[in-house]
Amino acid sequence: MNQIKENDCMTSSIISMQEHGEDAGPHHPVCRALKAQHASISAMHMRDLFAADPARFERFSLQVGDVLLDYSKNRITEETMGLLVRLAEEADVAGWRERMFGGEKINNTEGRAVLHVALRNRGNQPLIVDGEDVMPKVNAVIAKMGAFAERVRSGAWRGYSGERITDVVNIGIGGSDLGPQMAVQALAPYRHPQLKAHFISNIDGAHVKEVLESLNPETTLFIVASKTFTTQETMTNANHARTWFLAQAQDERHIAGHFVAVSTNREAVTAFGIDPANMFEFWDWVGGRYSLWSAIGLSIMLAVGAERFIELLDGAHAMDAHFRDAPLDRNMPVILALLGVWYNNFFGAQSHAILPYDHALRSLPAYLQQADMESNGKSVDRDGKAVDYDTGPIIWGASGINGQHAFYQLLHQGTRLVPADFIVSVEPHDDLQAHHDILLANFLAQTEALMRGRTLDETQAQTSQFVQHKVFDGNHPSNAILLQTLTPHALGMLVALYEHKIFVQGVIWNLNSYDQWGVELGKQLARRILPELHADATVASHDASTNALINHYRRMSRRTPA
Ligand code: G6Q
Repeated sequence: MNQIKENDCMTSSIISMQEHGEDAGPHHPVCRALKAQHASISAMHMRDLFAADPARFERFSLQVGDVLLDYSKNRITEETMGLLVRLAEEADVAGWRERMFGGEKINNTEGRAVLHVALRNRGNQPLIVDGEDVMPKVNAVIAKMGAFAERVRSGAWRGYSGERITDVVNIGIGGSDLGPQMAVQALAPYRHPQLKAHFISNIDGAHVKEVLESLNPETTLFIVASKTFTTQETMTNANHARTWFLAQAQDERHIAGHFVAVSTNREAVTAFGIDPANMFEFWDWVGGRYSLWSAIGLSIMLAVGAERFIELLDGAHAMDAHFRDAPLDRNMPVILALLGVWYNNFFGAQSHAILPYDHALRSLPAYLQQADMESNGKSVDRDGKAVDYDTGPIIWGASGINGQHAFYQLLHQGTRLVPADFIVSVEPHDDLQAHHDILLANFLAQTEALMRGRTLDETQAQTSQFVQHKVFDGNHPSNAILLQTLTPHALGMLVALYEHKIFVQGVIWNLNSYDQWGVELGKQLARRILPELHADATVASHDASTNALINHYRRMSRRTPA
């Protein structure tokens, strides 16, 4: 197992100590105490902690609305949690939380506020950015989306030939794709029966072709979802869709009935040929990966209706209220964040698995991968200073039950520590109770097996062959998150829970979680390489590998540029 770095845990403690003019460093009391705590916990097995404390579940679980978090199967004691909460206090999580809710420009490198909480601020308390309460415009866009969605869903909105819309295609990528796609999938039981949702993100022409091939232009509505409206993949796919549509519709005037836009860039939307009346606006204080609550969620609203979409917002708002008001030691996002820091910075865990036991949540791991890794995958702090501690882990995962037959071997018997979140609903939407019982039994069995393991003696009692191979060390941490039912409200709570977890970790690691400069370089280079792919002269301006690959492509590609 990885050892902690000499300087780990210098994060918030240092910053806070510097602000208070006190002595800073790895010998700061919280750091020292957490390191000592790690040493003593490392020698303990969770099996023994459970045996010694029948109230361990009550001590380490928390219910917020319909979300139950059991975090008792973690390598913690009350002392550990007390120290981790002190770390959060010293990082000034409470202060940063108020700064976020207060509309301060905590995204310092882009000079922006971070106010996705305003999008689901169902209490309508004023939220101020640059001296302006943003709530009236937030509410106006929700109302505009609702009216539009109702017209499409009811069949009042007609395509150019008079047919009703049967298919909605969201064209977007990254934050303008993953959230809506995940939510539409998660809320499948609530979807309009005669309105199918499709998502096109990949610039690989195979994606747009595959989606369009089954569609009829007369009954298809495109949502071009792009905050900037300049993203190459999205604009290329949108232009292809426009050409495909016009090949049949013939008249550019028909575009108005079949293309709408979600963007912050009115000019570019108009230039594309979309009527600004059919543009749904959002604002620079909504980060792409935090935007499913905004007009970027239009495809969700079209799928499930305005009422259900509002329930999704209500759920997120309930989690926001909990996050803002609950004391740190009873605060679900804070607890999840601190447990993550515990394994990341003290146990040297490199990754964190998201394991939904719910077919409808199968895209949640990919969604959270972006939310977390793009937010906290940083190696300089908010002031640009290189960090000397680990920041965001690798987030990965897949449907848990399928994972059991694939990658769980490594979770149980590999050499790495992989903390994991297991997520399930108590009541399924379907009526296949026998299926759900098996699902639940496996969900419970896996967290138990990871925690308990199977000792040599227990193994020997069952078998005499290959005994060493069949021993399970156990002591692998997991969180169990139980929703009552995967309703829009519960989904809203769940997603907001993770958003705030990411926020808290960003504060503890002193990061700006809301920029993403790491995606820039590749984009710049791609712009430079694109014309070189079909240049006349041999390309020699890159490194030997890149040059050779470009030249190989030039030689071998039988295509001419589009
Ligand atoms: C998210 C990122 C990124 C973004 C996409 C799409 O936080 O910024 O994933 O959402 O690059 O950007 P546009 O919405 O501007 O097309």
